[in-house]
Amino acid sequence: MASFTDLQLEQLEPGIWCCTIDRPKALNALNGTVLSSLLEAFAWLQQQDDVRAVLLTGAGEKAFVAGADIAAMQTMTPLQAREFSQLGMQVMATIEQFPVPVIALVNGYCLGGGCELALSCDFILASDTASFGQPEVALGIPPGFGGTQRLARIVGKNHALSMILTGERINAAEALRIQLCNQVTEPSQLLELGLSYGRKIAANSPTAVALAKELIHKGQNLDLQYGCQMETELFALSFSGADQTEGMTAFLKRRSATFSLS
Ligand code: CO8
Repeated sequence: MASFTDLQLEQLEPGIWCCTIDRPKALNALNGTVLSSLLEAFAWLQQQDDVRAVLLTGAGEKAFVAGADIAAMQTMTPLQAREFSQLGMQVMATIEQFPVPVIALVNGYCLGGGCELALSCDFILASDTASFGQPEVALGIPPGFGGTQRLARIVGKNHALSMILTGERINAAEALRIQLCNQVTEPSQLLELGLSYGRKIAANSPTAVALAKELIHKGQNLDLQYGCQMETELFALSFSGADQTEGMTAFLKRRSATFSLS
């Protein structure tokens, strides 16, 4: 267990950690303090030697994250808004580039900066009470933590335009239909669903998982030819580590592979 301001980190099982944004009175809205805590928490996790999967969620039953903190933003100058956007972007990039899968457990409102935070995770699991939206335009601003870019890449331009320009919220079933989230379950089952994904990931080679995550994320911004070249290079690199030997030897000897973090 490690505590940061308005954020908790807890090891739930060997290799599986849960990061909880803990500002339930403000529906876990992201202010500068929470964003800095997220950066500190992921830097701290990177120093630990047993991290195979991270679940990211919000405290309380009502919200994952209801957006960037509107009270904190109301009087910002353009320069301050730029710095705030850059801080948010840094958090999203840190999660996207984290060498371990990060799974968003969306347990309620997932709006604005909260939706952008979920989009930076590797996949999204949602309770059937969750709702997603990018309501920024109703506040006189466009999204500022990467929503116009990541949402369009994940659900396609048409759904992204519809969500961002209307500002309307969509429920979990619709989020699943447009592939904004990967799976929906009852609220009481959400953590167990996250753990079941975490356990499957934790049983695999951490090196191979990290390389595959990197390839998929980087490949989104490359053309097919360069993406495939990069895959060849990282595929070859995986043969220099112990996990490839262990994984293939275990298969051929008909036993389970045991991977340790190098
Ligand atoms: N910021 C600050 N406080 C919030 C936020 C928020 N985003 N959302 C909720 N809260 C607070 C409320 O002010 C309220 O506080 P208090 O009890 O002190 O009055 C408390 O949380 C509970 O909220 P409500 O009473 O409003 O609860 P309801 O159940 O009535 O409504 C909603 C829940 C529908 C989620 C409603 O709170 C809401 O609409 N929230 C705002 C949603 C929103 O617009 N989010 C987008 C914000 S903008 C953004 O995220 C931009 C990201 C990029 C920024 C880049 C900057 C440069």
